[in-house]
Amino acid sequence: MDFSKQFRLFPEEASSVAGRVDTLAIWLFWVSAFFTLLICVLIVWFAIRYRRRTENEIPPETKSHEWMEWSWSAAIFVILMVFFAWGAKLYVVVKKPPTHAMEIYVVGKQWMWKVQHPEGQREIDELHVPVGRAVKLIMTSEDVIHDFGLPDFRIKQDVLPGSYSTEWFTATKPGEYHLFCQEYCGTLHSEMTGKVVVMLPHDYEAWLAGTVPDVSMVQAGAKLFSTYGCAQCHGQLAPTLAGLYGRPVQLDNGKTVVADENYIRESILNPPAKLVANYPARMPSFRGQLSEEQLIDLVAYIKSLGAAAPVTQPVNGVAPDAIFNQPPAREPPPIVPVPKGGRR
Ligand SMILES: [Cu+2]
Repeated sequence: MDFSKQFRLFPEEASSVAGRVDTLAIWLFWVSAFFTLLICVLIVWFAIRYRRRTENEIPPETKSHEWMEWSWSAAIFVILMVFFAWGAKLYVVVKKPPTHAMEIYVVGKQWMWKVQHPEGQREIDELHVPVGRAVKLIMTSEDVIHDFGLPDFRIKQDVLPGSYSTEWFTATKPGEYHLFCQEYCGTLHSEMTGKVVVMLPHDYEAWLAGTVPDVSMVQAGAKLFSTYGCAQCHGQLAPTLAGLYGRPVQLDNGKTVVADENYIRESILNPPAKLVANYPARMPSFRGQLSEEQLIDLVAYIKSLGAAAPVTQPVNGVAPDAIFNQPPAREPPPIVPVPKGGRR
């Protein structure tokens, strides 16, 4: 038996970010351990050294050492800022999927993971991926909050009912890795486990080819699109969906949103929530009519309708680079003159 594997302290480092996450965690641990130890030693030392020696002892007046207080405050500030910058930089890397990542959809429910590949392959509690390729997971839940946790990849992300959340990884070693639900989700939460199978590219291709589904996600979505009569309005009476994905959309309330998966989902289930400018609110809600799997098929289909044209023009007065996460446009509050002689 290989004891180094059985009793190792850390899970395997099997993703492109795992080593960086570990380095930060280990530095945080040792710096915290150093200061914890230092403070413990000083407490004991001072307690002995400055103890009261006689019943009536009155301690001498102490002066403050300002330079000392300033310098340890400054030193600790600098150390914490280094960790802040380091952590923030890594956080952005871990949370921002590369644009070329392959997309796989995940639906969590009590108590299983349902995985769907764009080509149409479906899996339960298993996820097959190729080694060395960025994989972006687009995830939602049918019931309560779950969490798609991959300890060997050092990533985890809550999976929420009612919206899509994403996480991404590039697996660096072929093999099988644990998948855990990492958010308590009811009686059988502890059994909501699975595995990620990381394969060499040609093995992955063979696996895909060996499990050929009837239809791809886009084809399934296209079928739903025609079954529900979406094409009767979209394109003429309602906004065209071609090239919609990833593009900023001007809304009738003057705001702008980027048409991501969550926007498309919300517009299907609750159309009046974000009305496109110059179009009346006539689309019915499809809430309750579509399963989560059907919704992700529809979203995949709408995403396939032409790639988004790059944004080069300012939209709604906002520069293209700042189009993401812009704060809502607001009028500055009116300035009310205060009469001389004080407030009313
Ligand atoms: Cu769960």
